Amino acid sequence: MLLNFAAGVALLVSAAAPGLASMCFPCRNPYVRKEWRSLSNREREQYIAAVKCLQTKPGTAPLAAVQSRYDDFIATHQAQTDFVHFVGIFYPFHRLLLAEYEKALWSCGWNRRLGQPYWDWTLDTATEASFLASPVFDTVRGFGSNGAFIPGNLSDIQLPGHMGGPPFDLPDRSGGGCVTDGPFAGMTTRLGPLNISTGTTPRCLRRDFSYHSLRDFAGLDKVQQAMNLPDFGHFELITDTTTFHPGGHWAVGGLYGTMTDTYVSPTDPIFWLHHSNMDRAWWSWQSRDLAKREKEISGPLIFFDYNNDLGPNVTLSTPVWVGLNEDTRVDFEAGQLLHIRKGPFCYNYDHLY
Ligand SMILES: [Cu+2]
Repeated sequence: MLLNFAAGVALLVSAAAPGLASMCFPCRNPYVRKEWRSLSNREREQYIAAVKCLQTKPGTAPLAAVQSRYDDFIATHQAQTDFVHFVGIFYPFHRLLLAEYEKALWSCGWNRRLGQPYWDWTLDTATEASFLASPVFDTVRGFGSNGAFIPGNLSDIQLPGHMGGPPFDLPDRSGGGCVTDGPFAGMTTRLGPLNISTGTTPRCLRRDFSYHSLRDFAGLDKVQQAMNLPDFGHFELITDTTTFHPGGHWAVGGLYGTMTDTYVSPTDPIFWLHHSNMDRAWWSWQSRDLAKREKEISGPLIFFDYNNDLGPNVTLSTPVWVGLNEDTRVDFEAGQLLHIRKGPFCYNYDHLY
């Protein structure tokens, strides 16, 4: 029995990426990712405290704008944005990024039995009032609410930090200013806008709520549509580019908010709840035919090259990595990141779509 176990471990270790053997033991005791409102008040407070702890710990990435451990995660996302969005490794990259962020949260006191909580957008699409009242935006045990209203539209996008956002106006946008309530009131960032990492453009965290973006792109109808898609290529294309991925970003970021800046959107702590639900949606889709879908990946290698005019599709061996220096960098192949209880992962969701 013991011998068999040891042999199994040796096999797994030899199959893993170099230097990562310790992360690839069999998953025996998965932790659970829960919806934000399923956490107790105490857990919500602990989670927020862990995020704030990360924002005070020293960072490791060798960039002028990186001032905290939290910034490391913004920076690695920013540096890789053009290679990990609107491509086949969009989902595996963000799965890995979330898992690394989760470990950092644990080192800051977050509960090791609970992973990165998620924001199930479909619970907040009924009315604008219910969206605004979402526990995610609670000003005591949530992430705070909207910024003050700043007039403007797509042809008037000169606010610092704006990156272009949606290619159309969001007429219902209701904010645009700095976040002034909740635990992250007054939060500042030096990373960005866009791919600027010199630290010369300190800015506030901005929100610009757009309820219709959530209702129209991230409601249960769009989730169910995604669950019925026949293959990973269509699932990736539709959800990454047109439905709930942009829907969640624009609902919080609108035209002028930080969540709309593709490069530095992880600056907004809500990013991690949004992407946890993205990962949950992917896993929900994978679980419908897991034997096939734990090995399934496709989609372009090059940014938005969905017709393969510029290059091939990704494969199971396409590299996926996170971290900007040797101490924190982790390297995998896409095929190692397709199952949430294999390879470097060992977690569950409390509910699936
Ligand atoms: Cu991203």
